[in-house]
Amino acid sequence: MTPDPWKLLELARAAASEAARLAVERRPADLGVADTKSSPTDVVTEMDTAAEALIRELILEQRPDDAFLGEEGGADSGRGAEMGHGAVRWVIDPIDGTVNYLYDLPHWSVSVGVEVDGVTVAGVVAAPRLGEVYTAVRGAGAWCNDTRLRVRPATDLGSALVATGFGYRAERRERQGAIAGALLPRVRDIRRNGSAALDLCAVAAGRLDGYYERGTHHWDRCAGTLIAIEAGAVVEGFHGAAASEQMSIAAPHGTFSALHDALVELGADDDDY
Ligand code: LIP
Repeated sequence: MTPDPWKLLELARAAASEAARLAVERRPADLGVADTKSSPTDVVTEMDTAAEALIRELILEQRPDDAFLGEEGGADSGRGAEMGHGAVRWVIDPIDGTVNYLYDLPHWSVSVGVEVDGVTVAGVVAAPRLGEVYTAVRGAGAWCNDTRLRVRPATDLGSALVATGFGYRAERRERQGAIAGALLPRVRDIRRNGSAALDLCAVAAGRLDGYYERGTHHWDRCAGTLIAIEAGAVVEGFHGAAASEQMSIAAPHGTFSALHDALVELGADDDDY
């Protein structure tokens, strides 16, 4: 039986909100790096791990057969897949913007996306230090708290405020920096906020004209992509591909093609970085 997306949204919101509360209230004053991943600056804190464990626990209490994909806990197929149609998977980034969280900068979020049979049907991005909870249900719209979200009107590239992010490997950062530097004179300005989920939500809220990034993971993008699409954005990769680790571009329809084509012109669609 296909689960009700609104009930999935409420469970996602409750779990994300509790994890956000934990991350704020239990953040040690002397928070340090518990582990690193792709490079010495790709960090994990004890709170990333604790927040994801809490989210999984709260969801499993109500939905013990579901599957999970989490940044810290990895993939768990659950038992729902055996039931075939209506299989639910929870896609979790417990703290998106971990470096901001480590430095006690406020721009970070808890992201929980919910897929049914592989399609994202609901998403929550909770930003507790900003006092904002972004939500969306597929086909029913996107919100920030109680405010319905709509992207900015399309704009020419020269008037566009564009966000991006950078990977952790020096070789990739060198190419990403060169692309961003070449794009800079072509746009209004560039922002590097540090949370893909919140960058996607900012496009949805009309606070950015566009966002692009190479190297994000499914858990960074899952909930924020639905929120941006439900607010009227196009969220895709290059040349009609789906958004992926290779590239994720989010912008209103008219702005999207201008940003996409500029990135292609700058070689951002090369696969060698
Ligand atoms: C972060 C992304 C961000 C990217 C950072 C980092 P994390 O995710 O949301 O867009 O630029 O390098 O990958 O690792 O904080 O969950």
